[in-house]
Amino acid sequence: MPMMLSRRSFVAATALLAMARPGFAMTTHEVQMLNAHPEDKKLRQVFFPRIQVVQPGDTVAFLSTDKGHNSASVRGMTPEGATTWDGKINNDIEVTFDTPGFYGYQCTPHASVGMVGLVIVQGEGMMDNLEAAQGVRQRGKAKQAWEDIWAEVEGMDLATA
Ligand SMILES: [Cu+2]
Repeated sequence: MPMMLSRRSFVAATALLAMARPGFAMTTHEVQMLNAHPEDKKLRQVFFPRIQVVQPGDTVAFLSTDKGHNSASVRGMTPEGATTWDGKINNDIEVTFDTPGFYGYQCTPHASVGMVGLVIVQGEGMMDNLEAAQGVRQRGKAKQAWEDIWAEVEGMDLATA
């Protein structure tokens, strides 16, 4: 008899693996809002790291390390029905992500100079809003920044289920 798992037992096994994953306990990830990239000071006004990959239930803390920045989700760049946010300038903000998918965000005063970032919440259905997020029209230097981000995402090994 061939060694085959039924779909149901495969899903159960996957869930068990997920629970056994060391980082399963909901994690808080930090993203700093900076006037200059820590490894390349010529890059001004950045989120660091610019791409954050998390699991459902995880929290991202956007930290006002340097002043004058905020984190706000970009209209059209969050999964349907998922959480959106709009942090105040100079304030830390914590966002908890439950729905898998791609969450684009920006610094409101610096979006046009390319201060944008992406949170990827892994899991089933995560690819559903990718095209919509990529299709959002961007202005100024945000356009190039998003092209760079999407190119980087393409090279990532993401667990899509
Ligand atoms: Cu900013």
